[in-house]
Amino acid sequence: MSTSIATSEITEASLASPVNEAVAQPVQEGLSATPKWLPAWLFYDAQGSRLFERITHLPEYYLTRTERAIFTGYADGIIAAAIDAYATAGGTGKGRLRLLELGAGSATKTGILLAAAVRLQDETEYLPIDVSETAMEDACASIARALTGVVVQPQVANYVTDELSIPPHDGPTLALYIGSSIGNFAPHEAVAILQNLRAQMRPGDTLLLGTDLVKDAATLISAYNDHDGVTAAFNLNVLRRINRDLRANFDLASFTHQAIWNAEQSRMEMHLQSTKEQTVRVGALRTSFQFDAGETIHTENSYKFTKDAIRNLFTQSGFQAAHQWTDEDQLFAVTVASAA
Ligand code: AVJ
Repeated sequence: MSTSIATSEITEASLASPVNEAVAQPVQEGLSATPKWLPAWLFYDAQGSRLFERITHLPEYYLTRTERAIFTGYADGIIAAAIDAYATAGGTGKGRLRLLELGAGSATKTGILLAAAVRLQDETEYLPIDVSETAMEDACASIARALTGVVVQPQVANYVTDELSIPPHDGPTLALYIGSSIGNFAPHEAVAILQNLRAQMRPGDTLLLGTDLVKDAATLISAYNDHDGVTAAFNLNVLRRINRDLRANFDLASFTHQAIWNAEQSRMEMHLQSTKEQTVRVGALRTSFQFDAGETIHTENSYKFTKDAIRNLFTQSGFQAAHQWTDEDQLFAVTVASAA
């Protein structure tokens, strides 16, 4: 008995350092603020990543399947647009088009574009860039299994906080930033991310950006508040993660999921609302946080774009839109832009 307690204390102490520090700081800051907030990347522990994967299969969550359908329908045209842009800009490198990806993303969607690139030019280099080494190992393994002719060169880096460093290449590069990942960032942050990428690009290199489009509020709200409650579980999971990583005592049953369309800011917002007045202890922070009945934690923004907003984003970050593809219902847009 006493042995097992001692063991668990040792384990907890040795696990306390690196990952938990990264979680502790934003949780302390966000839960001390008014209104309370948490960064969206906190969703993605192992369980959160599984829940997000389930979200991508929900009937209400049109984003993933719509972007995939655009890739399936237009992959050859997308790859051709990247190669054309290089020629138009007078690129002289003899090498083949290589693909780079910000965020490991869903390897299945990227695979559609890689397959098209391999069809056009039998070998294609693929450089996924992601903070998560394990996510990238999985993505690389499944790409390598599914696609002969793809040479994978992964890079572990945080493209949000750190300056990118992309290896030189004697030919065109197409950078993929897909899945509406850009939507999690405020406009000025989105511009900074694309500027960071642009600084590593040469004339004729291209960016393929996947953006969710502004549409009626009901469609948007149900995409973030599905009938089966998977998105609610995904949102609430952030509290479970904080309980585990920071020895907190959030009672998940006393918080409810909210999905709100903020038309002024053109974004979906997710919040967690406390159903009662309560105090939550976060052991690792030696702090208790007070919640009023009805008080919320803002957990995510998911920006939605008009075609003008996409154009502005490119202009502000040194790109020029070259081609755009959408589905027939104008739900989602895939745009190839060249380094201006
Ligand atoms: C992974 C950021 C694109 O904003 O739609 C899904 C995350 N949040 N349901 C999105 C998410 C709630 C998703 N992104």
